[in-house]
Amino acid sequence: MKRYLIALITSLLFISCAQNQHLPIDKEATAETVNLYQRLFRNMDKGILVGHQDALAYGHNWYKEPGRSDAKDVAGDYPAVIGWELGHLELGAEYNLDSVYFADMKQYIKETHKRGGITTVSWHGDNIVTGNTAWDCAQDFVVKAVLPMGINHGKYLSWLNRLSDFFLDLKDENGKYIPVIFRMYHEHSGGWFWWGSEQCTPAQYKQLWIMTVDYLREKRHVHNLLYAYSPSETRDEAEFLERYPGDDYVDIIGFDCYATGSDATAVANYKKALDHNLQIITSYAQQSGKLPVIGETGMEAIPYPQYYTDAVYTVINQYRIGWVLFWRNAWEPDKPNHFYVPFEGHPSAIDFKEFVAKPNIFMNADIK
Ligand code: BMA
Repeated sequence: MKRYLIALITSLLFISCAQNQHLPIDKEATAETVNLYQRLFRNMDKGILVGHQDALAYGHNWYKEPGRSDAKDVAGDYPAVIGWELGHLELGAEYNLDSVYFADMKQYIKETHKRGGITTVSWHGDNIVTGNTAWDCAQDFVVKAVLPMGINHGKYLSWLNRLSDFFLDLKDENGKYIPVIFRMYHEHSGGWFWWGSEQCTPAQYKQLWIMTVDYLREKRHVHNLLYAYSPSETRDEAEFLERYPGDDYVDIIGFDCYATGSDATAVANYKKALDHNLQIITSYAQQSGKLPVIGETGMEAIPYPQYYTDAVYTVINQYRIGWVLFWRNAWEPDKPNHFYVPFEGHPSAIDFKEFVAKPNIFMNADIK
């Protein structure tokens, strides 16, 4: 009996230590990946990291100017978290669906790592059945087609191979793998991607997720990833978890949420949505030991001049989260209003500067 008790206490102690240590789901995660995960938790105790999608590759009215970033032009420093998009890597293309060359992206990721910054990647992979984009969601059998026994399973694995090769090519100057966060199959609670809630069943979505993690990890030996689960806005924890593949398959939990206008009502609705979804994810983060983040957010063209200090800060400041990532500043001449971080001279630049100067809002130089 005594021996059983000792064994029980030891294993309980072990479990609670493991939880305190926040270990990634990949038992073979590289030391740098484990460090990154723990570092994110440590930083969360002090503040919230600012992220920007595609920050280094281009910005409003410019493309590929070494060292430049719209956030840096305005606020003097790089974002702490930089997001990248892998769409079309699966096809073997040289550049992604927003015209960023994958060779350049690898360099940006290396530069970011060297600066102590953090990289997260998303993947708007094409619809493998129709050959159209990720947004071709007219069918409800694409996920089924890529699962084992599905007609496109083999081809899909060849797509995952291309992603694996990319991840395994992310190495620092000492030849160590650079850890990155893979926020895959995101916004799946909506119905606008082939992996969306109207396009597959919860069981199929979970299978897709689990198959991807298992394949990258076990068949391709990719061990420099943290996996982020990020639906669009959800009503409650039940909806948030409806397609959740399980605590053994997710390191980071978040959500994507955008302002749909800039008048008082739209701002109020946005704050309400941010707050509600922050409650859902931070509550589940408490229960599960996962790291909560805002996967994507923004107000297109930022017409509300207090967007950052009012709409965002007053809400996120009430929560403990890892980061908030603002979406991209399109370089394309036909998308002049598609930007989510101000550029020099934009009326919201002052507010952005004020936001990032808050003691608990961190740009690259502020993180440990
Ligand atoms: C969307 C828009 C598109 C872009 C896509 C993938 O939200 O920004 O212009 O191609 O994300 O990055």
